[in-house]
Amino acid sequence: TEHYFTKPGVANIGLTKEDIKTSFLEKLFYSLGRIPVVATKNDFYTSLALTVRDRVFRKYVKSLEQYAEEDARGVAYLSAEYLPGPHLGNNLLNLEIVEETREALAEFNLDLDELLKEEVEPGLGNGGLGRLASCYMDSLATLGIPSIAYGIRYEFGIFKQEIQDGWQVESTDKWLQKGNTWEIVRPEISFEVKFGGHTEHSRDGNYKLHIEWIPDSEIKGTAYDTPILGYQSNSITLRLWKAEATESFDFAAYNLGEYYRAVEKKMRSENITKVLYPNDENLSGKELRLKQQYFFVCCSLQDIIRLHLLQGRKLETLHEKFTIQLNDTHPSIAVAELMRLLLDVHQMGWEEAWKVTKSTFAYTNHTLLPEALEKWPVNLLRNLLPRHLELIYEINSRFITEIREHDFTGEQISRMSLIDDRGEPTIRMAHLATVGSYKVNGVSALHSGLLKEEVLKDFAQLWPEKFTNVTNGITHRRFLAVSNPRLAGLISEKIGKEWLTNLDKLKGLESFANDEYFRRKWMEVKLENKKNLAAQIKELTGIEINPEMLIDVQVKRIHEYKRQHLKVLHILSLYMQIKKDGQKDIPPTAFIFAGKAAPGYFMAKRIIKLITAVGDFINNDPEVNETLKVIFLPNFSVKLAQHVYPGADLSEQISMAGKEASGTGNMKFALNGALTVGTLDGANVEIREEVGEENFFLFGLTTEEVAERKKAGYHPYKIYSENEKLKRVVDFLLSEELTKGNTELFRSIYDNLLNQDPYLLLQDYQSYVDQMENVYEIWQDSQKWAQMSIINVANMGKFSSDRSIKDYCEKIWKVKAVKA
Ligand code: 26Q
Repeated sequence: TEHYFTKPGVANIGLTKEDIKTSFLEKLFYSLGRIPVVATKNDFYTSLALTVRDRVFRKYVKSLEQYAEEDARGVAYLSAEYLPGPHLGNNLLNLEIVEETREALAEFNLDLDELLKEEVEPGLGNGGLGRLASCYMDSLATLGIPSIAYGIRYEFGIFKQEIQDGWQVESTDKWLQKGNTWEIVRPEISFEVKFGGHTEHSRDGNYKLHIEWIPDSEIKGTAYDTPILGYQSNSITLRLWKAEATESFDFAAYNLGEYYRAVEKKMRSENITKVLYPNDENLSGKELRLKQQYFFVCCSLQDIIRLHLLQGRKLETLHEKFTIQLNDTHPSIAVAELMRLLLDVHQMGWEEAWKVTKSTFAYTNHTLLPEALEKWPVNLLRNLLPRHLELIYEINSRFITEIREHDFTGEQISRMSLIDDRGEPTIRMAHLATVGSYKVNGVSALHSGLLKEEVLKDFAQLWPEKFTNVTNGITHRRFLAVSNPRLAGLISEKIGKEWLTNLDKLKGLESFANDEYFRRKWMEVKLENKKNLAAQIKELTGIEINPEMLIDVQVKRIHEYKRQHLKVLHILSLYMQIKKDGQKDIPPTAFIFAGKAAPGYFMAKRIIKLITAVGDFINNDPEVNETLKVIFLPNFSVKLAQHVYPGADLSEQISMAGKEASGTGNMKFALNGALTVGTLDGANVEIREEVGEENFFLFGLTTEEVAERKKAGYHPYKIYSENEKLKRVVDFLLSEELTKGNTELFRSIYDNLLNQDPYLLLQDYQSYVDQMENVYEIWQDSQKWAQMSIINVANMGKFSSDRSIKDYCEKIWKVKAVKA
């Protein structure tokens, strides 16, 4: 084959300052039709983005050429969510042209950082799961793993959050309004997706059974590709599907009434990819959500099969050339869909089709919370996907036959069934995914263990070798190199730049933890980052903080199990100590919160109001507001996160043990030199193991202790009434002062804590407050703090998503990198 892009002369993709200047002006003139004097900041951003995009595409195409040539086994990653964050800064890093670009722009009197602020990020996910998928894309690309990531091109991503009168107010996220420089539409890559109708069973002359699905509607999915550039050489594709009406809906020749009906139908079909569901747990029975899931799965599987057949291969070998990773159960209808394609469309027999299917999929579980496990009502499936329901019944009946041959009790068998018919019959999607996959993994050591002991216990007994762990990771390129250039610079000065592709190299910092001069440099960098964050806080909230304060941060989705309200109880305890106990020696602290609440989650929204009410109250009391500041940053996003982590001193990871599957914010903070106060939950356990217990602020019950406590009977009221200081804090929730006379405002939180307290806030309260005192003691000794911070960073190697992806490759996918 011709290597067009490696030919002499073509290989040069123009990465010098002069090349960038020329291209930047060309884009401004010829692509945007602007001259510098009338151009807006956004025009400049777009010109730069187009300049960078050209260079990204040159590398991207070359990388695709290489994958095609090697014809290696590859990965298809199926995820309903992605949170890539802004592309420009990341692409500059990966092209290694940050400084060249900065200098080129300076010659036009433009500041790179100002233009970077212009980018609107794709908010195509809720939180951890979507961001994890994007970290994995970065590592797959950097490591050169042949792969393609499939998802949904939501027109409106996660809602925009504003705070009005202390409450969360949602509005639509119009991320595409100013265009999207980073994607290209691929009209030639489009597939039909059918819904509804019924099935017809018949026998042919040889008594062979034929099943036909007669759907009653169809739509089309079109591919929109975004190249994801890895560091230095390779790239992969993020392919998102947009729903459109099929051509047959364009009734241009009809009379006016028909025409309107046709347009209406067209609009209805385009609904499917309109909006991301803003819940980070299962909401049962939402038909449109199931349509979204099936829609993107159906397009993606057709595309995978197309790619496979394009190479002249047979479907019987699909599992040899592709492995398909299911990011939670959201794409798990794929198990039934692949069976349908193999059986009904490609005429394969059941045994063979089932072998191919269960050798192709692998499933990652991200939650143990029973209310978050996906279950779809049988009736809904029957209406929307009648053929798939039949296939699920058949898969289930063969599965039950199989397990009857083992020593499972009747109770176990009904527990394992894909169908839960204790109430309204539903399909347990986690069971479908487990039965239809060759590997199942959890996302931290603790979580994978619990998965085998609790949620999928019976399956783990049946197929112990199917279960494994891959601890989550984060891309240190975005979350250190791009977002914290000061610390990245200091680190590279000391140990070189190899950590960019091998995070274990950070270990080389550890010996400098005892170097007083280095510690001072380290804290100087942190202080600069804190000034930066303080400026950001001022811009977003109008509140000023002294950057010398301890910056104590909890940013993540708002959830009762994550216990943002435990942090609030602690803040109130400090307030009481100052006001009532006259304590004067509390170190000045800024408490920063951010995160979105699902719009229908009553308690989560109340918790936001509680945080802002406490903030209002404390920030305006001159007796305490030199010591304490409480801030809620609106509209948490990847972009905002990139400002927050570098400026944090203390990372709050305080979920009730056993509830947070992994957490990934915990890793981002620690990588940026924050110390962690946390429970033994999710990946906190492994972070503590890596950094050493003396460098981690531990508190609270363990998972086992939680279970014992609950079994023995938990009485939060008793804890409350026996702990005077806790009592005055909890009582304060109903006070005139805090609620400005609306004393019922936090009644629901108060009652919940005293009567149920399902997440054991009162149980863990004292242990938390005590550990926070220890935090304060060490904070006073800034040399000690610096030492612990350096040791934390030095031991973050394990939490690179490069390590996670290598684990997936070795333990699950059996896929190898192509050479760069
Ligand atoms: C399901 C059905 C219907 C509508 C929405 C959903 C839905 C959407 C998103 C369910 C769950 C999610 C997101 C879950 C999530 O982000 N989980 C987090 O995943 C991280 C990556 O593994 C972990 O670090 C976190 O611990 C886990 O909470």
